[in-house]
Amino acid sequence: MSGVVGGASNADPAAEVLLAVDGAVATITLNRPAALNALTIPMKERLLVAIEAAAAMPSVGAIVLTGAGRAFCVGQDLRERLEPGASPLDEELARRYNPIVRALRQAPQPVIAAINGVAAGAGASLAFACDLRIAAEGASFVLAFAAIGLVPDSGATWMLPRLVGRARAAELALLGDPLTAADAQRLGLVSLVVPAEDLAAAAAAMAARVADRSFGATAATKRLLDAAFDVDLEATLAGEAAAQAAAGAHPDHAEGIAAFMEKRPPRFSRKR
Ligand code: T3D
Repeated sequence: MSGVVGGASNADPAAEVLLAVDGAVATITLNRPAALNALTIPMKERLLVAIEAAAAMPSVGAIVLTGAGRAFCVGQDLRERLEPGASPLDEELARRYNPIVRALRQAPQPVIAAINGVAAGAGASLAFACDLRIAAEGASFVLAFAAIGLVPDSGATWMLPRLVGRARAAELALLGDPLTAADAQRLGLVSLVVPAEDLAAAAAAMAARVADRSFGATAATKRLLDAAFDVDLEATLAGEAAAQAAAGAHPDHAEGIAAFMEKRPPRFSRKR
């Protein structure tokens, strides 16, 4: 399946958010390359619809988020902000940005950011909100907020310290210097850096690997990792035990053991 979601019609060649499904992998592409995929109101609305649509598809086991052209996403379209009647920043966050971040975290499938170029402002926040990140060699992260007198938003102040630690998060947020893909990999912020021409294939391969796992166990792992910094050890142990009870009772577990014994790859059912 491939198409356009949100306000634009399927026939619109200028569709700014694309959703394509190939097997068990859904790919969402921010497709406004002439504006470095800067986010406008319609784009944000389409992006939310695309994430929710992919998350709800029973056949989808992993979601890839990427950008068209030379940027991943440069965050808010600053030209749109200058238009008369632009909504207050807090309203725009509450109405449009924050629901996107929640949707990325609440999707049961892992979301992989395939960072093809610069990820700035809320574009960086979107990449941080994904479960895994893979970058093209020329990609970079810029916490551009400080340069325009804003605070990092769209979850960046929550995600970044969890991803790289408070000291590095402070450096990135307060100084706002670009972080290259290679440095991001050294920090553990991205798992893999590949030549630009290999990014799509590498992201698809990573997504296919994740999608091949037991759906329920993968979704529960995502939930447990998200909760890890906010609950104590006892609550974590209880959460793991409850999730393990469900995973252990699922036919995928029996299949996993059978596959191990028979020295073959498991064939998981993809049942939720
Ligand atoms: O509603 C709310 O506002 C609340 C939410 C806020 C969330 C946010 O995302 S706030 C942060 C917004 N983003 C930025 O401040 C990033 C601004 N852009 C940059 O710092 C740089 O462009 C980059 C570091 C991303 C890339 O630099 P470079 O040298 O590769 O490209 P460039 O020459 O600066 O930009 C190329 C063009 O893209 C240029 O247009 P032009 O001169 O060719 O017509 C530039 O104006 C445009 N552009 C880049 N970023 C944005 C943008 N246009 C609109 N909005 C942008 N965010």
